[in-house]
Amino acid sequence: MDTQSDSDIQETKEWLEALDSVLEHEGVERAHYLLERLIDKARRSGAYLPYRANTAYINTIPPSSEAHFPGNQAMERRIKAFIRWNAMAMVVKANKKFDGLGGHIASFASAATLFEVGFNHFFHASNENHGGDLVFFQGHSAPGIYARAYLEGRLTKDNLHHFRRETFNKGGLSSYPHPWLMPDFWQFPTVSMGLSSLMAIYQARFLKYLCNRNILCAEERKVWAFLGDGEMDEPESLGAISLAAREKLDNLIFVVNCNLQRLDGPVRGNSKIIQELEAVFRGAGWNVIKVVWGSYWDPLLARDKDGILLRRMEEAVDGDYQNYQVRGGAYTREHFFNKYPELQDMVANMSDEDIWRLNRGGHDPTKVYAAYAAAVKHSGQPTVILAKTVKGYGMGIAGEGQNITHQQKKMGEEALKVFRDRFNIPISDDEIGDAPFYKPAPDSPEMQYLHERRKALGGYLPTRRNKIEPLEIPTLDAFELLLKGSKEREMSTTMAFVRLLAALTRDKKIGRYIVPIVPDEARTFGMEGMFRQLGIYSSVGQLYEPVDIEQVMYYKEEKQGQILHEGINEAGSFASWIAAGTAYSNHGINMIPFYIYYSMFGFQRTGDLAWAAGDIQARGFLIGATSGRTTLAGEGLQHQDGHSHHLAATIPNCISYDPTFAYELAIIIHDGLRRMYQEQENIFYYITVMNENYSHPPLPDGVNEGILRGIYLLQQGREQSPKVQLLGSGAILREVLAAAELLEKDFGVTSDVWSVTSFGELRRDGYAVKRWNLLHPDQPTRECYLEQCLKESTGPVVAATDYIKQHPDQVRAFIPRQYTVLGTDGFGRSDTREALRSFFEANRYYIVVAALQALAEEKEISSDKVTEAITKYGLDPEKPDPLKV
Ligand SMILES: Cc1ncc(C[n+]2csc(CCOP(=O)(O)OP(=O)(O)O)c2C)c(N)n1
Ligand SMILES: [Mg+2]
Repeated sequence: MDTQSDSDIQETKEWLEALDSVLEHEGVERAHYLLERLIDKARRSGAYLPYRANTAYINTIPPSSEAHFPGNQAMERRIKAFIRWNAMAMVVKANKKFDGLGGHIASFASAATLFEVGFNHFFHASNENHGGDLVFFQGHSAPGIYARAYLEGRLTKDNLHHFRRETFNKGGLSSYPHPWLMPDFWQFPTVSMGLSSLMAIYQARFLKYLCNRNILCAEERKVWAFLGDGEMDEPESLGAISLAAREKLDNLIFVVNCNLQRLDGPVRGNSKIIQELEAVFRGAGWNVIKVVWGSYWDPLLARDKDGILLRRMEEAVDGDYQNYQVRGGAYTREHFFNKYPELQDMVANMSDEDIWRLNRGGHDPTKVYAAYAAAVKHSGQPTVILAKTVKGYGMGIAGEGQNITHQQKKMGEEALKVFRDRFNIPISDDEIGDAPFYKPAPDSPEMQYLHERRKALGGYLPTRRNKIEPLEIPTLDAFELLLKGSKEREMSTTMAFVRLLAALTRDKKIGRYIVPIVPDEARTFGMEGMFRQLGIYSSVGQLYEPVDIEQVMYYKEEKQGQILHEGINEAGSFASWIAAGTAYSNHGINMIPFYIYYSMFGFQRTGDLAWAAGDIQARGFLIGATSGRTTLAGEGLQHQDGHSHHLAATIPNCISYDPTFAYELAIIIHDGLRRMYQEQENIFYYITVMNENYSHPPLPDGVNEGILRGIYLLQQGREQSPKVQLLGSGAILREVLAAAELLEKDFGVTSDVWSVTSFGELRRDGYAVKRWNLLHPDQPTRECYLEQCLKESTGPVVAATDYIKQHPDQVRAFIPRQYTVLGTDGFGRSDTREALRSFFEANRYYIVVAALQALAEEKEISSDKVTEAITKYGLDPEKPDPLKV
């Protein structure tokens, strides 16, 4: 507050005294009420009062309101010192032995108190009395979490020696939290900045959803997310905070470690990150608790009756604060306090050392404790704690507060000694060069205290659960509707999928565990029928009468609603899907999420979440609707997806399929249910569906295995020559079938038509077999599934899909014959399906020409036939290349 512009000091004083009196006699709530009334009155009288979302740059909780710290401070400080030492030693050792292994010292050094207060007093482990808190640990603070687990006896010295060397060392520790690599330990992959915040918000919301749906109520559980101040610049970090407030997620606590630095330098050198974040979170409706100053400042602030210290605190920018930390007490006196004579006097009796000891809130356990205690008690809002700390705290000359500190992985002997002395680690000068790990004796008071605290909180964490009771999956008959064919009735695979989903939700055993998730596209996919049938989840029910109440399929929001409608928010939907897909691990219940979205806005837009889903081992189905470059007529370049399958294939445990017929879809989803929820395989599914209507044949005999493995013979041609093998998938398979007819009718060429449900799975199988052959030269060569399928057949092979040519190209190594691929390389554009398929040269006519060309090359027919086809079908040889226009 700018006190210099006060035009009537006496009047101000009277008002402030009046307020003081209310605060003293009637309490904060009354004071708040009166202030709000005054502001309201002024606004109603026409005054323009600009909104200020900031409070003063001091702790939100005044010393008089701080919850009492119940722990033994000296003991906790010693335990924390050992953890600090071991975390640092882990990184230093790793890089000493293997230059370039990396790791971070400075981040945990700044966050140690934030974590330790949590471990000693707040984080509940999962046990029979408590579901367990869900803690998203800042990724690159992992060494600190390992160091604590070492003291707790959950990790050994050998584990620590293998930090960042996991490949051939059982028990090696992953660089960052990766459940895939340490499946009994880490729960949440957090190191891709921004995803933690998003995933934590949707995790907290999913807990509320489970409770409102009477599946599982765990109101005692909190979701904690430890985030960096630099990380808050990621759009994902802030992108969902309004949802958290709207949903009143009082089970959610963010702790932002505001060490004022990111990797390269200051986060906000020219202003203050804490104030900026406060305004953003307060504006969004969060409970904001600032922990700016440590206890050493309390006496000074208490004496600051005229607010001059506060003014100085607000004037200084983060770049200045970084300097004060790095340059020490004398510098701080000169540049911070000496600016105003009153402040100069205030610290006149303090030594430079005393000034340097003036601590930041995030390093003061009593302040951190008070903030956490207030946060866990707060109801009706999520809480964010903005804690000011020092990056590289304790690293001294090796990097405390320096711009290079983030990357600092080595510490020389001198620096190690300083670190040791600062934290009183009992390691002698003789040993220190090696940075040995330190662990006190099991019967030492520190170790007893550490275990006792964890015992009081129910055990140790993080720990991750891998297996639970399997679900009973319905038999395939449940999908009979899709297996028996649609006869003359035309429908899309999207429609078939919606029917299947509806059938699943009605299943007695698993129906209630299905979680349909949609961004704002349910109507696009014909899912509006589900609004009424399942209800759209709303934590407050429906407070209004929907405009379409008269209709059967009205927009029904309800507290027990099953559908998670996330609005136009693919990243949020994905995070919701991850929360549901990991319910087996985090909550011990198998939830079955189906996230249905525009396929173009999937892997391409939210691919990093998909990668995280692989790491976290989410189980469930991603349904890429309106997929393919040419099925989605009209929508054009930014909507038409010709590569999502390619992106899906990059995730090792993502199984992808591109089915054409309803029965294929049914077989695939049924097997997915079996594998994920019965066998508990750590995989997830990406399945594309289309919006093109056609009739669906019944399930042929004997093709189930082929559908699942990626290819089966759909239509066998006569045994004669010339013959070709035609492969097709998804939207283009029907063009392939049409091409087979044309080849026969116009050119007397017969063909076998293969439905390829998954080029990706065929490729994986192919390379697995190839690898086996490579390593077993002394044994009979094995054939992959694709080779087995094609070996009896004759003629060149032609494949066409609605995806880029790379997609069918990925199995080339397993087709030891001539292999031609057609695809949809290039930018999409709006037009009819027919025009698009012609434009991309992936329609029946081009398939015929490609087949004839292949036969001509093999001298099975004359090349005149190819020219004849081009003319006959009116193809323009001079047409521009679709990749270039
Ligand atoms: C999406 C993403 N971009 C970049 C990085 C690389 N990176 C790791 S830590 C870091 C700096 C983090 O700064 P901050 O969030 O302030 O955390 P601090 O270490 O200061 O606690 C960066 C850029 C990453 N992990 N993820
Ligand atoms: Mg930072």
